[in-house]
Amino acid sequence: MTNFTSKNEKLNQWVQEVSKMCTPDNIYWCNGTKEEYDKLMNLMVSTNSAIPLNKRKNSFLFRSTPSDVARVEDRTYISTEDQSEAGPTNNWLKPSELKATMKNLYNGCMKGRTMYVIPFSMGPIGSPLAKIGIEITDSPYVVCNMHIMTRVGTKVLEVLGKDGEFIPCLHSIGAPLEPGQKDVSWPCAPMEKKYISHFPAENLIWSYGSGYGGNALLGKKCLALRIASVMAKREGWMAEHMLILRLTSPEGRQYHIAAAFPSACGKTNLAMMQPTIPGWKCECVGDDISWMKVKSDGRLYAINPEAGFFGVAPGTSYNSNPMAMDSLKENCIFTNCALTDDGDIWWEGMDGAPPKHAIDWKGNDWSPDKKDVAAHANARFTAPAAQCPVICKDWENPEGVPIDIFVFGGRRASVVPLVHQAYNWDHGVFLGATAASETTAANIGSIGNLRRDPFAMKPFCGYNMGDYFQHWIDMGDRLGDKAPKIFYVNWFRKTESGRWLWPGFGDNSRALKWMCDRVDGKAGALETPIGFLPRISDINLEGLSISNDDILELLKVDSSLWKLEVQDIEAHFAQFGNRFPDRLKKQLEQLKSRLG
Ligand code: OXD
Ligand code: MN
Repeated sequence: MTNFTSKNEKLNQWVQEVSKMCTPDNIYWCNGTKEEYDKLMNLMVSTNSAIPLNKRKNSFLFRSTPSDVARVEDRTYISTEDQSEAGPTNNWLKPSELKATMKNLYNGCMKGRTMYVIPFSMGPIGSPLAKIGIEITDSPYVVCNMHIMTRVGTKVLEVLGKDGEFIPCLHSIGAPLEPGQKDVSWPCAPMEKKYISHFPAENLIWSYGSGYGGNALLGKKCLALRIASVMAKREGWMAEHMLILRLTSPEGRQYHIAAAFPSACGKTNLAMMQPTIPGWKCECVGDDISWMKVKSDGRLYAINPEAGFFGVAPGTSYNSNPMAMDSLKENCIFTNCALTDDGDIWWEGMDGAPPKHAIDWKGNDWSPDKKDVAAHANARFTAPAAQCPVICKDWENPEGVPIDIFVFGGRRASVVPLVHQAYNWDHGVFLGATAASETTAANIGSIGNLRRDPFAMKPFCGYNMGDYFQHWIDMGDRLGDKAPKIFYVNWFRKTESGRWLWPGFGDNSRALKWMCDRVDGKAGALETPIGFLPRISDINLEGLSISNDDILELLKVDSSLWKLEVQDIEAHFAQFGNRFPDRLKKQLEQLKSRLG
């Protein structure tokens, strides 16, 4: 039984094909209305998979099964005819092989369930930078999350029209129900049957077996990064794992910054940061993904293709990110957080004392004396972006915002200074290509536990990363003197004894202000082997209680440590073989000779 068909024959045909393969009991086309959202939430409350929260209006808690709690990079594939198209950073299988395996899994996989057809737009509907996707899923949890994270509904089908292009995104939790079989609260398939597959040649996404986050909300990492990165390369634009923010100076000058950091480096916190420098204002355009296009004035304009935040909950507090906390008061979905006795959510790192008793993310009694955490480390909130008190008034501007500054960074206890500026575009691409983060607490001076995560795109680049570096170089050539200036930051420096050297959060505005001043030619800098660094006098430290020694340490370039770093960078670059751009090789040689 189906409630609808579209005017787009290609879409109708695809929906029919999928339904023949997956054999759902019903087909339901989503219209994106509040009534639809409420109806599905009520359905999930009635089946005990959603728990309504007393303390937050129209908000619900979900608990996943312990085997389905995060993106599964091991089970994520870029499937191209030739492995060299996927490159050394992606899992690869030939499309014929992967499709045969997955078709077997998809056969009859929606039995006993409803198949939802979700028309969604990444980017403001009708924006020249937006793309239309259609997600087919058998998970009502996915439908509700997509309502928040993307623009869903009939309007999208109107824009699609009879012959518009769409990106087909097929998702199944992989848990068919036999007649009379009782459902569980978080159905999914075992790990060895999970597949998150991308077929870039067809702009096609097939996901099977997981209901969680980026594995299942296919508009986000799958479409807006992996498939979009390939489209962007083909079509001459950029799809990046970047937050977008607007800084406004006391004089009213606006600067737009796009910044890429690996997971666990405080991206959502920076996107909503409140500057401690008097008179400066920060507004959030997006916290995770940026799509950028060169416009007729020769500048690069960015949109946030998403409509919500899918943020990591633990560690989020009024101290670390008050604007995120204020975004979470109503209309939110919480996944794998703890439930308090008065019907609210809680997670480690939230303000105040922990509750004396709660139900943990696994559904068990919890108290602070328990050794297990109450909320899973990857517990999430799904919140409408429009609820953020500092959402930029232009966040839905279909034309986007002009980018002045790119920032890369990672979590490094040592070696990398607080902030430095690339000498030129190619050097900036080099900084992006060498971006790295520590996965565990670092030994000072050691670079053994580093994960190189170029442009924070290692898990999200849908093609050969060597070609992706070249795409960045090509974009710089096109942008010429209109190209954004490129910087590298490290908020995470520590002393030998493990003390943080930099306060972070709102004080990060001090580094951002230096960048803005550099763009305007107003701030000085020191030429060092690794790039331009601010001198103490170049950076606004008013009102900050930090010792001179600490600042000197934060702005130090230790050539002997950088020589070790260079060895690690050489090994990292070697994996890209003959796809590695000559112009980045030259950057490496230049760095080496500057280090002496
Ligand atoms: C995310 C990630 O979930 O980068 O945004 O892992
Ligand atoms: Mn991300």
